[in-house]
Amino acid sequence: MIFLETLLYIIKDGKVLLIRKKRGLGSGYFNGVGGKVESNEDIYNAAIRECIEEIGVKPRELKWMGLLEFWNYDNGNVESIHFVHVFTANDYEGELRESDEAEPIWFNVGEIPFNSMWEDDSLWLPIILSGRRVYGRFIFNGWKMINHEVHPICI
Ligand code: 6OG
Repeated sequence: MIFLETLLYIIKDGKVLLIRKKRGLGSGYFNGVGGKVESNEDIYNAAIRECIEEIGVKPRELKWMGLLEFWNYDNGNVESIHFVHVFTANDYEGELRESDEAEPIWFNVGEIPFNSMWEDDSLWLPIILSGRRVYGRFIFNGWKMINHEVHPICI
């Protein structure tokens, strides 16, 4: 099964807005806001919708920052493949609020809690936070990372 998903990081005043995910894939971890792209929308609109749903604010001026592939195997069979488009935004409209899915929390850009995040994040998120675009492919078995490659994108 292939999933098309989004991840968005709002970066403002030297801080990055993460969520503590309360349910679904990766619950308990800090992550960007995001989720699955729906059939009637493009990846930009999906990223905006997910942000409004999860933390109540509309991100301004989305910038496409990369593509991550997460291949999750279970005993040699591929169980799910996630194509995740990553965006940044430098501002938002509205008031932050917690939802059933997510609690928004600001972190200093130099103090990202990688120990409480998906294993892959420390390999690519610093590149994006430094303003460069990235492609990454991460292979998991039972959601434990067994292989990875990360490449900067030349634009
Ligand atoms: P829902 O299940 O909430 O969408 N996602 C990942 N994010 C990171 N940082 N690392 C991973 O490594 C991820 N796998 C999936 C994409 C899932 C959300 O979680 C992200 C979506 O924003 C394996 O619909």
